[in-house]
Amino acid sequence: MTRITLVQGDITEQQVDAVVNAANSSLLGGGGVDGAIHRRGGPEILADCRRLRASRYGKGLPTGQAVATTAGRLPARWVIHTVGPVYRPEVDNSALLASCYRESLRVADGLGAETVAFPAVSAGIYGWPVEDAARIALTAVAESGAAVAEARFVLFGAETFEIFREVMVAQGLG
Ligand code: AR6
Repeated sequence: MTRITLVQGDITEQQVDAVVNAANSSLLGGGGVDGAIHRRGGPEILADCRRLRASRYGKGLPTGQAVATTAGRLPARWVIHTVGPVYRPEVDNSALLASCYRESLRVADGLGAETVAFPAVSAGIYGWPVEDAARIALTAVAESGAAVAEARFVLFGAETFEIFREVMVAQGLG
């Protein structure tokens, strides 16, 4: 059973086995968490991403999938890059968002990671309403059946942290 924990903070400072990145399918970096991870982790992460593009992901990493690289200078062993769906009110992409968490945990299990830090995937630049994103994220992790011992949600602001905490309590996980 994976224990779910919540902290308010910066994901690049977490001492965990794996840090999940809310990437885009190019795997070549961007803003938000992605920018912070590449800045703090250094160029080794991008070099690994480029190798993945040259080998397995010439067309980019599809939405809902996940892949691991080195964590460079971050205090973690791996970065697991996943691509969340862009929020569109007229289309229900929640299965793709849930898939990001399931696939990241599957990759983490494959690596033997025991502790994994997650950001609120898609809840920033990709526009997902935080409460809905939290519900999908927490359900997906709680139902994943992963061997990972701890899934730590690292929420950047006080407001996002509070929303995750309320959803966690409402779902009987807190
Ligand atoms: N630590 C933890 N959470 C953070 C940090 C941090 N250092 N920085 C931001 N957040 P976002 P997305 C929060 O935009 O919505 C990039 O350009 C942020 O407040 O990083 O999936 C990619 O390349 C929000 O709650 O990811 C893609 O193009 C959450 O992390 C696109 O953005 C996710 O926000 C992905 O957009």
